[in-house]
Amino acid sequence: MSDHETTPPTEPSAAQPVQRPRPRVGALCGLVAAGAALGTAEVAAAFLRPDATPLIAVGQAVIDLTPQELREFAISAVGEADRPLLVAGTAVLLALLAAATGVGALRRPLIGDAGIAALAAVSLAAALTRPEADALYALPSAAGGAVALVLLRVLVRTAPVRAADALASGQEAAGASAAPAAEPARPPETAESSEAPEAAEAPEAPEAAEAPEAATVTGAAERAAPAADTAGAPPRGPAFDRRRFALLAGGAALASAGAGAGGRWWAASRAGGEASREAVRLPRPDSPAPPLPDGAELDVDGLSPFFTPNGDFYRVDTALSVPRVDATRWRLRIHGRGAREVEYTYADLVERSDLAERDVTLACVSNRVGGTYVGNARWIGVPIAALLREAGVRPPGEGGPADQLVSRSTDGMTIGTPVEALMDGRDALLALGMNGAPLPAEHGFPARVVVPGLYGYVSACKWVDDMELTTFDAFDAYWIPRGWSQRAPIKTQSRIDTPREGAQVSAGALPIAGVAWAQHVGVDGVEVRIDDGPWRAARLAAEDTADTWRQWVLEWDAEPGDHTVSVRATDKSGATQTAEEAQPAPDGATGHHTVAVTVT
Ligand SMILES: Nc1nc2c(c(=O)[nH]1)N[C@H]1C(S)=C(S)[C@@H](COP(=O)(O)O)O[C@H]1N2
Ligand SMILES: [Mo]
Repeated sequence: MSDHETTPPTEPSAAQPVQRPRPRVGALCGLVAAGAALGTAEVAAAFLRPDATPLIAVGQAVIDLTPQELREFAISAVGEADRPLLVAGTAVLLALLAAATGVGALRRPLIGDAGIAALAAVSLAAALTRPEADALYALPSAAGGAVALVLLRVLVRTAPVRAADALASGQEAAGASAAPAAEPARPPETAESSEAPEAAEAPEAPEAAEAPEAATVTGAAERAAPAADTAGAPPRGPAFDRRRFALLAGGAALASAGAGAGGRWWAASRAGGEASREAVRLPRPDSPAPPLPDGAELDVDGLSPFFTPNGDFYRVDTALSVPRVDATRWRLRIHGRGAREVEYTYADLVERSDLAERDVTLACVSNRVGGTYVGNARWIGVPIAALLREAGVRPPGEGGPADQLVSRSTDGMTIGTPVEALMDGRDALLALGMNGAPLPAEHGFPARVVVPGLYGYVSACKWVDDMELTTFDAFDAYWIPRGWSQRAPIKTQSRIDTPREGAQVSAGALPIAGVAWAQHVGVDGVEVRIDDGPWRAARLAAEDTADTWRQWVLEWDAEPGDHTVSVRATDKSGATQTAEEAQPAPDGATGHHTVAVTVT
């Protein structure tokens, strides 16, 4: 930054004419250039590799690079709500860096070049290190960087210099250069009083920084234009300069927004995944699920339904953009130690005579006690043991050389599952259907793994297209270096669905109800405790299978006052949930779910 810009407002530099555009204008140049880079990259990505757009590539890299010490953050980062936050955070950071680059470019064009090159390099590195990346992943970042490089130079050259006689603008520039984007709400007071139109404009540049989608940048540019025109009665030259600059910047921002939106739309309409999913008709499975026993579903308000509808089913994965896989081109390859390589098309699987339908409750290892990362569905799929046997695989117990099956997905995820568990007779499925529909894209279309009794991160690979027989010694799947155990059977757990934490209820008869799960072992009993009272047996819903959760209810005669309600389950091995609280990492949370309620 120049000396003038850092001069405090109390010592205005009005005496010397300043022949450089305001930092704010530089920041705008940087933002517009970054917007153009994103717009260009969107278009290039839409035609070449949809996941290679800078925001997604960098966001994915952030997810993958998050160190183990930030495990807690990583856990939430794979959850749904934090996905948009991550993209927004990446965008804000980009906006700040772009604005700074623009300010630097005013001083020296080379600084601008270097800033743009650095940003493009980060994006390029992120895109090229995606597991599924090929050479074409480089193009969106490279094209975006090139466009930004040229545009920033042009914008900076066209940027209007600040009027030499404006004392107040010197003051304002000092304030603006201190924090061009970080202090949105409070423009410098001096500027506010002496230069009303521009002061009113000041808070808007940061708005553009918060969401530097090309569209918002456009907004900032458009707002900048009238402000420039109303700043007193400027001499002809500067006014012309300003108008030309506003046209250029605004035009570039508009074009970027159009290109970005068009690219997104084109990429979405081109992805064959949804069309191929809609064309799928799953046949009646040869081995249907046994009918649901009477009484498996209790009628209690606020209790989770026995089958979780697909739209409500929890989603946990690292994918910033849901893979849209075209089933007609998809192949599943099985290979590795002790296996003869086999390959299946989607049609091969659908036409098999051993399709099975099974009810299995899925659970995530990062589910906290009382959390929502658990759901129950009726799956249709091919028994994985049958596929492995066709490849000649023997489990370790029969002398097979591989003890780990590594499933890989189209988005580069790796998930390692014990071969023994896949072949010990349990209903491990390569699932194609979920609750009567082809797998939703979010849940792994065209195919995913479902293994009763194992947490999702060691079993439930979505969008799977490759299965490799190997050993636990030879290969660590994705989550293992991130602090999670290689082997992770689901821990017996129970949850109170109603009443909810903090509920205010009236005294008298009140059902306490929830779900309990001990997949592949079975739930034997559930007990509820009010305050420090005795554990009382809840009434269990009928058991569907040992692989599904069970609903439970306890009729409580609620007495006025503040109470805590706790639950614990005992599984069919005789083990009762421990009260000892453990975090999700490394192999699943423990402790009793407890809710506080007020009875009036
Ligand atoms: N390709 C892929 N598969 C994945 C994951 C992932 O991040 N990527 N996450 C796993 C985890 S941690 C869980 S708990 C389950 C969740 O499956 P769901 O999203 O269908 O509920 O998917 C598993 N399969
Ligand atoms: Mo998970």
